[in-house]
Amino acid sequence: PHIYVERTLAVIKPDAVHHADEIEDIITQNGFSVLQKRKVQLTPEQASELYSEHFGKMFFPSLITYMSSGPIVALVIAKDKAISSWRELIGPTNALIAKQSHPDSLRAKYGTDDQQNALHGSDSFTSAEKEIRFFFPDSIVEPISIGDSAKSYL
Ligand code: DGI
Repeated sequence: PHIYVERTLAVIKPDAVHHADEIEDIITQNGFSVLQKRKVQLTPEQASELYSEHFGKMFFPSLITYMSSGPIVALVIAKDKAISSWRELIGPTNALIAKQSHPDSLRAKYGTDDQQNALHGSDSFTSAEKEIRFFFPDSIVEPISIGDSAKSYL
């Protein structure tokens, strides 16, 4: 038997990398399995590719400078409804708003403002697949078999 366990891409951004271990603990405490993890520093070109949907916006240049300013940690995390569940855990885009409306969210806890918001999460199945492939080009896309080996993998 095969089942798909939904996966999403989580990124710990430069402003929160010094809290990476603590954030990873919170991720697993919330029932996610960490399937893959990489610490990388993006070039401005790579950051532009990741955020290409925002090309042309006022904040694009500063977003690219910020995202390439230091190391980030990219994680493939899995859980039932991983995409929406991770988006809910990180909270609203603007960390200032998150601090008001979602004080328990990770952006409220680790973020600063509308740009330095500590964390990223894919917003749809399509972007999750694309973003996972961006950071992990050799990532498994096959269904995971549910058996002893798969349980240990998860
Ligand atoms: O999917 P999200 O990260 O929650 O939000 P998004 O896809 O709309 O924006 C991507 C990132 O771009 C976001 O995490 C931070 C930055 N950003 C979005 N809106 C603004 C912004 N940065 C600035 N400076 N100002 C904005 O209005």
